Amino acid sequence: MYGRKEGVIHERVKKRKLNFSPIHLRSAELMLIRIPLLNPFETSFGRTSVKEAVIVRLDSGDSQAYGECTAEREPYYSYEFNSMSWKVISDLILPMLAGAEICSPLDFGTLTHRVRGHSMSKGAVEMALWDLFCRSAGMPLHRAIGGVRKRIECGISIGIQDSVDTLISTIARSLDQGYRRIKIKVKPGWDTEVLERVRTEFPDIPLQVDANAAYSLHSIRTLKDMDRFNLTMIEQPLDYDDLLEHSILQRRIRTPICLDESIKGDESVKLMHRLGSGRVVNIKAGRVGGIAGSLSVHDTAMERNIPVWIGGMLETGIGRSFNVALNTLPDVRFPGDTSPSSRYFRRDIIVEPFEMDSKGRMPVPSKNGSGIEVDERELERWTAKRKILKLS
Ligand code: OSB
Ligand code: MG
Repeated sequence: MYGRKEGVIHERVKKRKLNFSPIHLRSAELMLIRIPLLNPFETSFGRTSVKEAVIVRLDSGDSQAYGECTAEREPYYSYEFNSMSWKVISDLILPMLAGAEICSPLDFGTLTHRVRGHSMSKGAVEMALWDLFCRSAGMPLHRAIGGVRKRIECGISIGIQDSVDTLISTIARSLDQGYRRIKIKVKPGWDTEVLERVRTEFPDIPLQVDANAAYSLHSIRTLKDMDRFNLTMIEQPLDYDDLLEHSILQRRIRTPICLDESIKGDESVKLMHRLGSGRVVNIKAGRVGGIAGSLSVHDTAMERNIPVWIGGMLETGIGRSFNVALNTLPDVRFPGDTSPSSRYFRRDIIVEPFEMDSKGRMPVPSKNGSGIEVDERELERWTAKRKILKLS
């Protein structure tokens, strides 16, 4: 999927008028952080209790900027994982930027096109570049990408719980807090029975499920049976790379399929549309190589009248700031997985954590770039490994 078009920018993305002054990078810093999650997060592929991420800091002399790699400790969501991303970023991606005159963040794709795949590793650096250019230009990121709203709607992704009772009380608490839609993780054995209880307790709430590729077409009866729960969508029921079998499934079920893992870029959206593999797209910047990739996916979906929403990877405030900006795009038609900082961490690594009001809305930062200020001391506190690279 990300073969021949590596680094090629969608025409509509180029049409966003981006007037940046060229920059040269002086240095970059990589940090591997491990920060405990307030609650363990369990999906069909595993359980996480510590958020581990590679943080990228870029320095152009005048400005500093941050990006976050959305890979995880193990390659269970995607093939990328942190110790590999560390190597890809430090040994391949950053050296490709060294000495270059970079005229806009869109140059990133051209400069790094020889590296195939590795979207999350690329995305970490690409997002930091957007932050850097926008800070230098005195412009918030959401404005640069053509955002159309000043506040976003928050949803919550609730992991697999130890008991259905715990799940029910977690949903009740989330609704009290204001979340505008509930997503629950499912897997074989934690699906229709659980949904039956959830729908009995909460007959009308906006509800969707995410299987993280845990089913096959052999389970078509279970998947079809989910139609009776009036779900907004079912996310990635089948294999992580699949489009063909999803198209077979979508013809057999009424619930709209939303693709997450299978969407690697705008090519996947075109195929999904042509094959009928789903009706909704989850955009995660890391999974599609960063902001430019997200804009390509967004624009390609919008041209085909396919709604999108913004997913999440339990990011710290750094990665979250890019998700918040993407949530302002016009084709975002559902609350996504962008929740406030307090859902994940006792204390986020940014000075002003992301907060949600009692109606489930979050203001979009109006400051330049990604709009956050990193809390250097908190970042330092969770840093397990560090590397500085000279780039000029
Ligand atoms: O599939 O959306 C997913 C977290 C890690 C890996 C994959 C997924 C998720 C989430 C969490 O659902 C969303 C969030 O709160 O960031
Ligand atoms: Mg998902």
